[in-house]
Amino acid sequence: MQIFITFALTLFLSHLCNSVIKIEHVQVPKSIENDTQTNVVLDCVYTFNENEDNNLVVKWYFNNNTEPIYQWIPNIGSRFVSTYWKSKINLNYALDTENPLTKYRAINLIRPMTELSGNYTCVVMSLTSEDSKASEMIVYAAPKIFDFNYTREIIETQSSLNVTNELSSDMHLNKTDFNKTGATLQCDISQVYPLPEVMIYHVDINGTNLLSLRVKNETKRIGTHSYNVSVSSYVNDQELVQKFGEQKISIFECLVTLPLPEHKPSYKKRITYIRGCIKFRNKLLN
Ligand SMILES: *[C@@H]1O[C@H](CO)[C@@H](O)[C@H](O)[C@H]1NC(C)=O
Ligand SMILES: *[C@@H]1O[C@H](CO)[C@@H](O)[C@H](O)[C@H]1NC(C)=O
Ligand SMILES: *[C@@H]1O[C@H](CO)[C@@H](O)[C@H](O)[C@H]1NC(C)=O
Ligand SMILES: *[C@@H]1O[C@H](CO)[C@@H](O)[C@H](O)[C@H]1NC(C)=O
Ligand SMILES: *[C@@H]1O[C@H](CO)[C@@H](O)[C@H](O)[C@H]1NC(C)=O
Ligand SMILES: *[C@@H]1O[C@H](CO)[C@@H](O)[C@H](O)[C@H]1NC(C)=O
Ligand SMILES: *[C@@H]1O[C@H](CO)[C@@H](O)[C@H](O)[C@H]1NC(C)=O
Ligand SMILES: *[C@@H]1O[C@H](CO)[C@@H](O)[C@H](O)[C@H]1NC(C)=O
Ligand SMILES: *[C@@H]1O[C@H](CO)[C@@H](O)[C@H](O)[C@H]1NC(C)=O
Ligand SMILES: CC(=O)N[C@H]1CO[C@H](CO)[C@@H](O)[C@@H]1O
Repeated sequence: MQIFITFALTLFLSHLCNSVIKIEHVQVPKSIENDTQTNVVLDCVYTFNENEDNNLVVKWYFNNNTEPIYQWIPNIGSRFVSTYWKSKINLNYALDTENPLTKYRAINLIRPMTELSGNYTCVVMSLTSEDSKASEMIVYAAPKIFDFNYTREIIETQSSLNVTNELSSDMHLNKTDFNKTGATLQCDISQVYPLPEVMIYHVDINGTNLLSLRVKNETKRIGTHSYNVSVSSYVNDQELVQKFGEQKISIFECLVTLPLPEHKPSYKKRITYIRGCIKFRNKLLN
């Protein structure tokens, strides 16, 4: 009896040592664009001892959720997807392999949207060992609306604001007013994800020498994975003359950059501003 127990224990211990599940890596794209991929595969590449590691269980978790989004138990051929993910995970997907212990280890996300941004953790366990690895995927959205405009401003004198009759030509501008004229440059971005960096630059006539302007910004969260951002900057005409000389034309650029881990998509718009030439937004003219 004693001998048998020792034998069994030895067998058990050797079993414990030989059967080590190891996740080599989880293959998750770092970033993809919202609503552009028909599907995306998140794979969990693990090694194990085929003879020893019975009763494998493969699970995928999303962020810090305690319930797995996907679970596969090869031995009993059971595959489970949690309620929220039923419409998002394609269960017809299988790896191109005959191996019954790896075939369904990957999850196939259908047309991912920004809401699926987050950490994906793969957990593989057997009776005797367990391993897990996580990777973050960001589903980014390019700005849906990206407007860059300026509004002529005549600051300080209240009366100067009532200039609509003089708009036809800058020639009629009162010199005193001209001294206080300038423009508010406004860059409006809507439905973008993640939160972008937005800069406004003064650019040379030939498109070089970017000089960043001080900006004010306003950010609105619209839904969990979408933002509206407005960035504005006031430029004074005299300041422009002092800094860049007498030329009437100034070029400004609004640059929106998404802070992703690998490539950083950026979007830009330029406007030409003519000093002293009043060009109100349509809204203000009415
Ligand atoms: C999940 O937990 C980690 C560490 O505790 C934390 O840094 C992270 O912000 C959490 N994520 C979410 C979505 O709550
Ligand atoms: C994902 O995990 C990383 C590292 O643990 C953490 O910094 C990040 O905040 C997590 N993201 C989310 C959405 O939980
Ligand atoms: C100028 O506009 C302001 C409002 O912007 C108004 O209160 C004021 O009466 C106007 N003045 C004239 C002379 O039209
Ligand atoms: C310019 O405006 C100021 C006050 O707004 C006025 O006193 C002056 O006469 C104006 N000059 C001309 C040339 O219209
Ligand atoms: C602008 O106003 C300041 C003081 O108000 C004056 O010194 C300057 O000469 C004016 N410049 C122009 C271009 O009118
Ligand atoms: C976000 O921007 C869009 C387009 O400009 C606008 O229709 C919407 O009302 C904005 N949402 C918020 C919360 O400001
Ligand atoms: C808005 O301003 C704050 C504070 O200056 C800054 O931390 C943030 O990055 C800015 N956001 C954008 C979208 O530029
Ligand atoms: C840009 O234009 C200025 C004159 O407007 C010129 O002196 C300069 O060499 C140009 N720079 C480049 C890079 O072409
Ligand atoms: C992502 O794409 C969906 C479908 O086209 C769209 O409804 C949603 O507004 C997009 N998200 C963002 C943040 O733009
Ligand atoms: C409010 C406003 O004037 N928006 C305009 C900004 O400029 C774009 C073109 O770049 C126009 O389409 C918008 O109507």
